[in-house]
Amino acid sequence: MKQIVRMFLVIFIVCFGLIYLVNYMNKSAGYSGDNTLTIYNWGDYIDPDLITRFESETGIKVIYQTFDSNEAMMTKIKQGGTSYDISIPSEYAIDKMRAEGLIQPIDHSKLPNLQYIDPRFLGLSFDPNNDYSIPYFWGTVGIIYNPNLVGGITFESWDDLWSEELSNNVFLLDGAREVIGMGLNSLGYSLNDTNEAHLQEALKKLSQLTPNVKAIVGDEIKMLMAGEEAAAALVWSGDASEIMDDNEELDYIVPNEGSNLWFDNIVIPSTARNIDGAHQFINFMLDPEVAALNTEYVGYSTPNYAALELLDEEISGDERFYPDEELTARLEVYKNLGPRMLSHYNDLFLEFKMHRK
Ligand code: N2P
Repeated sequence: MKQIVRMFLVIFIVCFGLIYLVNYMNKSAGYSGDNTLTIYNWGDYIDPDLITRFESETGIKVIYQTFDSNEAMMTKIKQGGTSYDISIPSEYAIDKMRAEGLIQPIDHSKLPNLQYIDPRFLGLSFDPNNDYSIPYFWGTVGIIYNPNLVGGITFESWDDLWSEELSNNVFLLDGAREVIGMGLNSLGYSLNDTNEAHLQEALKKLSQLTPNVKAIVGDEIKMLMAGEEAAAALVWSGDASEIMDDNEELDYIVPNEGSNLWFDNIVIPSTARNIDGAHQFINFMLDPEVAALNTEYVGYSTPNYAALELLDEEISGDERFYPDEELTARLEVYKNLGPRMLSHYNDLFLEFKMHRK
């Protein structure tokens, strides 16, 4: 009996020692969570110089990873393999993540720069008191086209993408809500529609677009469109603005039938280890000069009114990216349709993609 007790004691001491050693090694490698900040952001969605500047101003080392859809990001955060300190979901995903306990409250007293956010972007329905999320960028979904390659089509409607002249000449951004939403909008339905008959109708309509679809692509859509690899594309507004910086021939419109108005906000996942660092990062990104530099680099629309004042009139006065009230009235924000309906949208999108092959 004594021998067994002694054996357990030895095993206990060895295990305890190993845990202590691993912790010690992690700490000396800077992975204690004290001195690193793990950021999970959309691709091409921050000026890399600002990360370097944040690191040198705070002494915090940033570990940076990217995602290409809200769905992929939520799955990864839910799996919990990596403890992200910061992420930047869109509105419907924020609502979903809050409902699932995946994000934690943000302490506004640590964000003096929050005063620079235009009140129009605060208190929105997905987070009425901004308890869990702080505005980062916003924008629309629309069509970018190259007037020299579209055979005289003057883009006004989603249906223009279905024109015979555009055979194998259209790129689509790789997003379930965006593509299904376009199908629904083109039929006059809401992009939050949950009526199965309408969704099937949208899928059928999208399958008729197949001959025109050259590819469904991620961030490389910018390089491809600027390089004139297709005549038109379904894009997010900020990507359009960046493409147009590289190739001034192109133009961007939001179709008459309506489209999506989206908001991407910064959140702190529940599994975060460096909560103080996360607040420092949010406050840093809210600084007007930092936000202006980021807006210039990324091309998306800033919710920071003080940053907007620092930007060139050419950017801040461009109604294609800072739409007026009349256009905004035609736009709809994605709702959190609940886990079952959201995964149904994903399945429909997959079905559309399979149909192309
Ligand atoms: C940036 C993607 C922006 C996401 N590459 C729009 N919600």
